[in-house]
Amino acid sequence: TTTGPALEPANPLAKAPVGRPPRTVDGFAREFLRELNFGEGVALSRSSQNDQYLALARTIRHYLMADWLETARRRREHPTKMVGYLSAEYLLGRQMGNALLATDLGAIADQALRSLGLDLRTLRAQEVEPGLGNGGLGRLAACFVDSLATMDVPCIGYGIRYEYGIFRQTFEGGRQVEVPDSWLSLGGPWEFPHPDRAVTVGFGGSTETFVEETADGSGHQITRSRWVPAWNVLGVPYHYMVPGYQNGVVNTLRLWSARATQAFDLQIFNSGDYATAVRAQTFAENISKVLYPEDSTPQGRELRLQQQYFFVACSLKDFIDRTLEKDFDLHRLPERIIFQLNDTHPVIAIPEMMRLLMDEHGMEWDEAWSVTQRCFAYTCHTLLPEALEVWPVELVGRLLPRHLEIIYRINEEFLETVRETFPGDELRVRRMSIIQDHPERAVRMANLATVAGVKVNGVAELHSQLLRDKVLPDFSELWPDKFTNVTNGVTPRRFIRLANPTLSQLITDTIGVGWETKLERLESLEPYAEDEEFRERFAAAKQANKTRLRELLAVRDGIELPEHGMVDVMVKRLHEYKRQTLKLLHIVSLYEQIISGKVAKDAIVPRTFVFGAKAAPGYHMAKEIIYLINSVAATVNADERVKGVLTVAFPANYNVTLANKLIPAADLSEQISLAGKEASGTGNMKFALNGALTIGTDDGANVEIRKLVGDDNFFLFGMDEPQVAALQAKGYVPSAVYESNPQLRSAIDLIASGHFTGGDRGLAATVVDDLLYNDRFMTLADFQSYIDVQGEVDEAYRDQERWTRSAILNVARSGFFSSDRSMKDYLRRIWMPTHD
Ligand code: T68
Repeated sequence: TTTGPALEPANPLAKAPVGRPPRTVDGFAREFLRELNFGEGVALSRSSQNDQYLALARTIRHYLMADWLETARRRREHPTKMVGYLSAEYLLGRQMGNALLATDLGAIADQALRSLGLDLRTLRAQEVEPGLGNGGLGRLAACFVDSLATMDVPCIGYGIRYEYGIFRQTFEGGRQVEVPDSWLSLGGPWEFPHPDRAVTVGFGGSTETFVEETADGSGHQITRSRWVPAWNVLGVPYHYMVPGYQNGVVNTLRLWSARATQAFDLQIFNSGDYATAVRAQTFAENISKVLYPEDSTPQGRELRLQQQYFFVACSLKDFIDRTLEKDFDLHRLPERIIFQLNDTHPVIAIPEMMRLLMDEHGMEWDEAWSVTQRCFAYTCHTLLPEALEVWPVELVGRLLPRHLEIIYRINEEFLETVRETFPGDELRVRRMSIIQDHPERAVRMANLATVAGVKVNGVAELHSQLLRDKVLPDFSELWPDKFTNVTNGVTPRRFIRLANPTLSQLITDTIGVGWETKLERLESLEPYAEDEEFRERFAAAKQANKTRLRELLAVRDGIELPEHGMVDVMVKRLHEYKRQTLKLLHIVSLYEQIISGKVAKDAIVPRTFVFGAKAAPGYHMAKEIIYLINSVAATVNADERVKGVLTVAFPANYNVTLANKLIPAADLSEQISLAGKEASGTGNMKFALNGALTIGTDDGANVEIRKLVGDDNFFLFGMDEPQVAALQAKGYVPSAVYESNPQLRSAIDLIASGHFTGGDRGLAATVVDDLLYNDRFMTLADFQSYIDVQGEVDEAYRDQERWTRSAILNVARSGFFSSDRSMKDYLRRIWMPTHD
């Protein structure tokens, strides 16, 4: 019903490729007015800014359209192996700037709008960013699809079109308050809905077995199983363009939205029960209603499993039934697709693939398993054991009974292999089983992904090593070759070119064009670290970015920043392992030393500390930490004794848009997680590429950043992972650290005294007590080292020439962290290994 017969139209116009609008100022202005008049149905003189924004977005879209259709046609006519990126999150950020950059239409659009009395920057600021992700994992997916388009790799990004993305954070009395993010309420000009191509997805019900003769005509009979779902929903695809960087390629991001099926509706409508019918609709549509605002602490929520199965079922069906040519022999499926599983969220795709191949396409178990095993690869993004997803057997059985049967059988055959390889080692069998027995019977999604996937990768060298040694050691012993590393990367288009036009211009002026897609070329900047004129321009670019940030925060948040001094930034999700409290202890300690007269005000380098962080709404400790940061900020900023020396800014609602303003203005990047806990980090890469120096632990990709930029240009502190493990084994007593360190004691005592919380000791107690009596992430153990190295940071900053030299070397030596390089690694190590 969806693709009609091949058309043989008489009109030759039908054969011509879709037209490209003229790339002239007048042409653009005309195109824009047409959109405003015909698309929005308003005259320029009567139009609102939102009308203008929508018309502008659609105008820019026109310039991508021919490339999009052409890319799709090319891929259909010469089908090759594709990447199906399966991700429950895509943290895309605003689309307009990126589309203008991809099409190189910025200057034309700017002039065209100006000729109509409009301002491009104002219209760009209208866009509400699609925040369809929580943090690093979702942003990584967005960087990867950008790189794949830029490298002309055939890829479909599959995900969920959440009606509400990550919540908008506001502060009330210093406490986080979550506001729904209705990002679509003023229109979604970047999306293309295709309700006619909806896919049906089943849930619940039961399985039944039946006997069938084998296809070989031998008269043998086999018992088969099939699923009879109790209810269905429709998945409506919404297409988004993923333009490559000025290369004529536009890939597709296909996000699914849930709708009630008509059959379901009609049945109830006919029974005359209007209210029930509407409820059914709501029930179905709830599936894609809202992004779970969880980071690393998955909650066993039924709706979340529904979301996972929903988008994965839609995506596999879409690929097999719609993307592959008709009658394609599914035994050869691995020649045409590799599904990359972005963490465990899409792992239910594995039994779904088995079900499709067997129950809907008639394959036998062994054939189906052989195909399935070659179609998936799994990326792990965590080291926290509590973040490894498990789903209660009871829930899986109730929602997806057929899948549970398949998982059981996969597990049975897998455990047989384990027993053969390690006879008599039943403890190992229990550890490796896809089904856990305690504390409740549940499906271990990481085990399932590891058993079925071609490869399992971590996201930075250290992380991949720890994944092998600590998270999945039994699996890496069984299948050492299955494990590999792909260090994360970030797209230089969004995070340098768009975010930092001043630095970008300087780079282009110095080493020429084209570095945006060949980021290793930043190397050629290295000699300029010794060039005084270049250093001055580099420092001036940083200063300009700081000024821009001051102006933004004044307008956006009413925050007053001093004009001078170091900008010290810590932006990331609020999580105990990331240790925002360590940063806070540093600030409080400096403050305490000044107000108590232990340190002269002019003995330290003036600093502006900037935080940006959202806490998961149900994460109590994280929210207490946010409250404490805001309390310290209010107290410090109001205290004349530290004025001009210490300033703390915590703008609300850190997101991709704000990241793009904050990162280019930073002098110092804070990457201070407990060693062995941050899988990679990607913010750390963005800062280094924008010329900030890092103060960081030996963790995640920090390790690789430090190796590349050099010890002299990186401030390392704290325990490394083996030291952490040793201290853990020995028994860590945080209160003993507190007792033995006077500077730490003074800082904690000041917080505990209620100094920052209006005299109320209770308001600081949750955080203080945890530090003293629990401190799971060893904040106190790393305190002194952190303070000492911050002293070195001050000293380095006083020598501005030296600092700028280091900053330049950070940029010059960080080209490795382009997500284009990550994509090459995935291609070589996982997706197309034979190509090399
Ligand atoms: C992050 N993980 C890692 N998880 O913490 C970070 N979790 O070190 C790494 O750089 C990044 O992934 C990319 O590899 C996340 O962002 C989540 O957001 C998340 C979401 C849902 C459930 C669990």
